Amino acid sequence: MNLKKDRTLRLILGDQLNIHHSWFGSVDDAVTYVLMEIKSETDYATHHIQKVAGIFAAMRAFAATLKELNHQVIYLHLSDKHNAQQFDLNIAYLMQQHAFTHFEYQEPDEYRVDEHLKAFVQHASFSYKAYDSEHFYTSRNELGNFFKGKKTFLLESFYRYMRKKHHVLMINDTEPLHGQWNFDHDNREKLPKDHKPVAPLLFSNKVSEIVEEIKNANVKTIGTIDANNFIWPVTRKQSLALLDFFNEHCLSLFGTFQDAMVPGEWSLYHSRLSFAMNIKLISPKEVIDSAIAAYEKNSAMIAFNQLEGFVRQIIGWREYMRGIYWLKMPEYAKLNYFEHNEKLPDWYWTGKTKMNCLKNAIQQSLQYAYAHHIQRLMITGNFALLAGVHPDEVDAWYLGIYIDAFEWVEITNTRGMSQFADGGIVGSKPYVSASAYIHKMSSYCSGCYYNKALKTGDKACPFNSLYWNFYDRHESKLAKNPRIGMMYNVWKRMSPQDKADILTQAEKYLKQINEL
Ligand code: FAD
Ligand code: DLZ
Ligand code: SF4
Repeated sequence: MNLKKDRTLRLILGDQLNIHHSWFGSVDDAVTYVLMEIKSETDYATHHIQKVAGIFAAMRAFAATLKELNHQVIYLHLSDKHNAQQFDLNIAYLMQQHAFTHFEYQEPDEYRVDEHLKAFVQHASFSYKAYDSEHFYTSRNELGNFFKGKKTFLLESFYRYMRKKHHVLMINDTEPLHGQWNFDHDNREKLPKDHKPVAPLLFSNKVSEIVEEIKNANVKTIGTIDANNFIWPVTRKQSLALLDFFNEHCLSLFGTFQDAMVPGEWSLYHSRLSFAMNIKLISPKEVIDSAIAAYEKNSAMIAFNQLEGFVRQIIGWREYMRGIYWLKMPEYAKLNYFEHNEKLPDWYWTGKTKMNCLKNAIQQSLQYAYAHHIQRLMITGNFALLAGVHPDEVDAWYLGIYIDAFEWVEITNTRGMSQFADGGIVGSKPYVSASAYIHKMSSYCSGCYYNKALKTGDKACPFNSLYWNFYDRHESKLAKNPRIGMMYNVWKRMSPQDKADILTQAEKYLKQINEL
């Protein structure tokens, strides 16, 4: 019998700040936790400064909480002498230095880090164990098993399966509450001119020392930050406050204005909980349970369609994207269905474009490290797809700029839903639009240099000619798609001269894309 107890080192990644993980249920003298700020993570993409500072601030606060609970913690700062800036090298050093005999980690959400840690432990001289992160509703393989043998991966069927399995918004085991699974047709209005949305709850975290350290370590970042008033939640307490705020002030209009876009209004009725959830300060289950509780307490104010729309994003889309990621990686990261090869226009990094919709969405992203779903999908994503940008370039931008960007949810949304580079795994058709949709959902067009009504000429809205150019270029890949065929009928009915003029206009815009 081995009476000598293992001395264990447990790794906590920057997006594994789940204090309710079973690891932390009891204090054990033989266990030490390690969190590390490292260059492999700050440099795999050019991140927004708010993303790096936010993750570091949350990691530091989490380490402090663990210490308060009497856990033993090692915390590596970027500039620490023995920081080798990689997980494997740091762990190997600490194992030896502190004579640990056993290593444990929670399965990373990102394929790259998962492979890195698996390769490391397989060749290590000590014993190890990998744990579930105890955050998601689904296991990594659950979606794959659910769709086994199927050619398509319909979100709607997965969503219904999740609702039934977890008994969320159900009358009984099979029937949805209020007789319908999806209430989307009641949602998605433009924001009326005289409607002032609720002011967002912002925090005032001090992160100036962290920002200084990031700069001193020469980490390349984008975007701006108010380091004395850092607005994002970095603790569980702040995350819960944001959740309460959402339930009280936003949920009642969440679905109604989910797709609306207005210059100057960056958060509208969105929850802005993605960062807190993705770094696991709060769990999807507690977000959903608390939204349902708010609805039950106040169903006079909160209509069911608002709640159902919100629940679907989390128990549906969020789990679905993670499932697709683990089913399709690593091949997914190479998919380029349209064989697009262009570079991302320079102004994606500055917001300096005359196109008002893109200017607003990009400048807002640089200022807050946030844009809501439709800004990401139908403004920046839409344009990148119409412009034929290589999905690698698009992925790199999305992975860097948003505070909530982690590959498992970023790549499936970007390469999949937004760029259709997966040829239809995630979406059944490409999300492209001309100016009509943007005008329908936003008030960007009225303040724009370009004219939304024109397809050709110097002031023609670029979305209009690029839209038809996209369909024309990809006819062989799209014409048979039953959801798109109609657009080809419209295109075919245009006169040859009109078509030629539109394509010439698109070509001109594509050539001078950095000047648009
Ligand atoms: P809300 O509008 O309040 O929605 C509530 C929650 O639902 C979100 O916090 C999020 O957890 C979940 N959710 C909503 N839509 C999706 C979706 N399509 N996929 C997964 N979860 C969803 N989300 C990320 O968390 N990280 C990303 O890196 C990311 N990249 C994206 C890239 C593109 C091109 C697109 C189109 C979408 C991306 N999304 C991403 C999904 C979505 O835009 C964000 O989750 C949402 O905007 C976050 O803001 P919120 O918390 O205010 O969301
Ligand atoms: C995103 C990020 C950044 C910028 N920095 C760190 C870090 O220094 N240390 C760390 O443990 N995690 C960081 N992260 C989050 C990781 O990239 C994330 O844990 C992996 O991608 C797994 O999802
Ligand atoms: Fe965007 Fe075109 Fe509208 Fe300008 S006119 S805001 S470019 S859709």
